Amino acid sequence: MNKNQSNKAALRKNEGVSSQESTNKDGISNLKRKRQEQPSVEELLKGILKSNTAALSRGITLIESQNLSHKSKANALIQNCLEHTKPSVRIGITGVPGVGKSTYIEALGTYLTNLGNKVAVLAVDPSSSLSKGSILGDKTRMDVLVRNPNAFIRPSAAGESLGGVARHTREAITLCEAAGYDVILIETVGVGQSETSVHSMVDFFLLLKLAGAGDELQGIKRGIIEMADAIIINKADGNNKNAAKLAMLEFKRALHLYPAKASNWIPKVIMCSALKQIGIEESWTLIKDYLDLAKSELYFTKKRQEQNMFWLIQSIENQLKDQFFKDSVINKEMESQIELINNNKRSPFAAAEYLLNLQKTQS
Ligand SMILES: Nc1nc2c(ncn2[C@@H]2O[C@H](COP(=O)(O)OP(=O)(O)O)[C@@H](O)[C@H]2O)c(=O)[nH]1
Ligand SMILES: [Mg+2]
Repeated sequence: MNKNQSNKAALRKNEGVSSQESTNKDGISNLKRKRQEQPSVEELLKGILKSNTAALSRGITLIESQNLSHKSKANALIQNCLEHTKPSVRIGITGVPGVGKSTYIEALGTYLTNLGNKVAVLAVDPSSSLSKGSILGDKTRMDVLVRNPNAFIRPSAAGESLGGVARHTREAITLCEAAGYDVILIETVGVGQSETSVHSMVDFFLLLKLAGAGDELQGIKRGIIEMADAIIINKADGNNKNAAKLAMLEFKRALHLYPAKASNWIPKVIMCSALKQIGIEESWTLIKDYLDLAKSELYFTKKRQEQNMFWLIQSIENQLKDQFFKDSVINKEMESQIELINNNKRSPFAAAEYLLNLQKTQS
């Protein structure tokens, strides 16, 4: 290297002088060890009950862990947290990607923390592994809330099936409630059955819509409207305001055609601009009206009990299915049964009965 070149180089090495370590090896290995160390259930519980967000995050990670050896620890944590859950309101928020769910959650969440609430945001997004978390889990659009000490935001774990996401979200609710979060907001997109799952874990279900060109009611799954306790026409700002008003009227008319809800609640339609934070207070008033009605008629508790029942049955079904399909004898026998079915030697129903009986005699 000639003199000119060595002056240009950003890093110059002086002959005979050993360069200093730029990192502290001991420090790094200590840090790595600490990260790998799994806190005990007691430590996690203690942290969660103190509303420590790091403990809450680690607790949820434990629940989401696919590692079988973590299962009993996760179950113990959930069990302990159940005994410490505080009263809360669980709100599900759905709508097509881009309708403004994250923006709305950011606005509502900020409004609620200003009122003194602690707000947890969970996401049910089984597609996040495919879309690399671009639909949900985009913490960036909640950049105000994410820095709020009274808010906790947790996207879904990527790469999980809807069943897995739904189960873990429901268990994460328990942890958040034990940590003292009194409003739980659950964001979901219209992918597969995710709305149905979320609907069966929340007290109030909110559908966000956009105003269209007169075709508001087209292309919406009827089931979702039926589940909604409120429809909010979002982006009612700027040039879109009139169209939003028309959409609101149309939805109000359409909702009359749906059967009355068991709660006696009549679903409401309002407009809002999540971006401009208009209509946020109105939407919270509406949710509170619902809660007043549901609590006065004891429907609130009844609905939660029905949901517990739903999840019990759901879990039994899933575990039975798991046991059945993971059984190596069944798997082997299944192939010969399929052959019999395809050769018209046996009906699928008879084959199913045979396989189920085979499992029963095994256990
Ligand atoms: N004009 C307007 N834009 C909005 C409003 N709410 C959200 N947006 C925009 O719509 C886009 C999608 O919003 P986002 O909250 O990520 O939607 P999500 O996919 O449903 O979570 C973003 O560019 C937002 O800034 C609103 O009330 N008015
Ligand atoms: Mg979003």
